[in-house]
Amino acid sequence: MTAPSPQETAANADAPAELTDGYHLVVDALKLNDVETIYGVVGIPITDLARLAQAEGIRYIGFRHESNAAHAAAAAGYLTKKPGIALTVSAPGFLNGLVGLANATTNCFPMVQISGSSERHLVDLKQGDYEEMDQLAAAQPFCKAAYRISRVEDVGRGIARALRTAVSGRPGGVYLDIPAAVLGSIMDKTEGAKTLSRLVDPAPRQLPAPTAVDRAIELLAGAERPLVVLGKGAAYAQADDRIREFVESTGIPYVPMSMAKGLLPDDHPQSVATARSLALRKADVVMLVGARLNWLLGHGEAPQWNPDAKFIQVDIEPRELDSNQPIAAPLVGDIESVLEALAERAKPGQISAPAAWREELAARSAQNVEKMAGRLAADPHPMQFMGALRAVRDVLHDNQHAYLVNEGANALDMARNVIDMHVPRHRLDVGTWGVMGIGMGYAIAAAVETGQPVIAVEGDSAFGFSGMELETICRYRLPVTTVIMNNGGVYRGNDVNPLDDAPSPTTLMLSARHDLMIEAFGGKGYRATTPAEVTAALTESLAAGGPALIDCAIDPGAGTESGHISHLNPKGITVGNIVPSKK
Ligand SMILES: Cc1ncc(C[n+]2csc(CCOP(=O)(O)OP(=O)(O)O)c2C)c(N)n1
Repeated sequence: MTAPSPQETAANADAPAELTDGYHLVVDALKLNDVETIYGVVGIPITDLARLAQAEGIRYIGFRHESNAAHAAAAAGYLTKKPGIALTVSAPGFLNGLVGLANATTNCFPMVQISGSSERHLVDLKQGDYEEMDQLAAAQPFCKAAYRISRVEDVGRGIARALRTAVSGRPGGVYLDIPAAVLGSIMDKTEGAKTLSRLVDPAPRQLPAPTAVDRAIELLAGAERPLVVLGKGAAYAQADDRIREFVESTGIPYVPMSMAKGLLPDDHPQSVATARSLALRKADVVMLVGARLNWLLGHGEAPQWNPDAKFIQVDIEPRELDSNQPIAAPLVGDIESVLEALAERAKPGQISAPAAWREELAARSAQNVEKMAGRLAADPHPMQFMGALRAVRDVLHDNQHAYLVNEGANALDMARNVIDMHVPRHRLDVGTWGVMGIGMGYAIAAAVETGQPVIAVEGDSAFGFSGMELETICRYRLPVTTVIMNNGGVYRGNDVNPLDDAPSPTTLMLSARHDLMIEAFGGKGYRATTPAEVTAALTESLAAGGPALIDCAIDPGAGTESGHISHLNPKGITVGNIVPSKK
């Protein structure tokens, strides 16, 4: 190689250096790490970031409210095992996104909320900048980690760190603050490119210790009434074959938590979802796979659980262990590695489920299924939840590739019991917090990430939290059918205000025609008053493959307060007996 001549060196020095800036470096860093989609709402200072991302080939899905965009990013993370990205503007937009970020962290879904923020020197001296807020400090309690990029040369490092933190170990939400000044900072393009990096092995496997595996095997081998509980962590792990192999080779009965439905098909002979209470009450060794002993499992307490039950817990996060009950055999590692190690180290036939236990559960299941069949077959008028949900169940049975999103109280609890799932990770619901408002965000993400049809079964109150995203669904022509259980209220629609004729706190408009809302945006609306009409409308909308909404007229007296969790309402002296005060 010959050295450049003095003339050439002089000419290069005169040539204008190629430049880059914070906007470009953010987009380049995301692309370098295979980010394909951003869910967001634009405004100062990130509008050009969204434009540039789109121009560079990243799909940008523009929402009507940041909460829904953040929920969508969380669902994308759950479905793909890659961090979903939410993009928000400073202060109010940032705050709107926090519900989704916190919910993702609670549910252990990997996502990164990238937010623009105002000028640091003005924020820090509280000089009253446009949308002034110390967002880093505000985000901290709601996420797995919060970072700020303060220099343009740290963009690559900041993005890498946020993505790594979100997806490795126990996944969760990460906040990444990018002040406006950083986005606008200019630097040499070649030097800028050198600051970017691609993550190597973003979520490394974590192998359990052999002694821990042997301890668990010993416990399972000695069990008389073993039980496996599959949580949404098991669904997230995408270790579907391993899980099926473990369950089927041992013959142990299992209970799926709601988002683990379909991990093995719900009609699997070892599923004891329909004998859940008995299974929990009597199991002597319980193996929790990606499931936590939180409120959703009654904290593992008697009398819901056998007080002498021994727990085995498979979790990637050691701090989860013993959080509620002593864990006799902790199996810390990623689910795939743990199940692989169990299969390797157990002797053939060492773990099994005694026939008497399987038969006891099967008999209880058969009884419960028969009771349920009676309720499902009834066809009262006005339509009840059961009738409408039976129709959804049957259509989904013939369209097993479709995703189901589900929120509400009764609309959630009953759909969970009535609608069978057949395929892993095809049911997305309110999750650990029971949060309303995930509906349209999750539905949009499921449609965008998978290209498959989505059915969102929504309580009428639940739908209202994200209903404006119908416009987003229509704008992107997504194959989402929203099915609203319209009983005119939060829980029920027949509550009465004892004092005067103002609506009661739980009352919504029974006469609301949600089907007309979607028509305003060019989607297809249906009104259904019988299960047969629900079937016809849903079949037609899935075949059409576009945005649709079915407003199901449900008996306003149908449903119970808080669905299946009425007992969590605190009971003061007025319980069921609120007396109107005299005017
Ligand atoms: C963000 C949020 N706000 C409020 C609640 C309290 N909440 C629980 S269920 C529910 C709505 C229940 O009514 P609906 O969606 O109509 O369902 P239904 O019981 O009628 O099926 C509400 C508001 C919540 N869980 N999350």
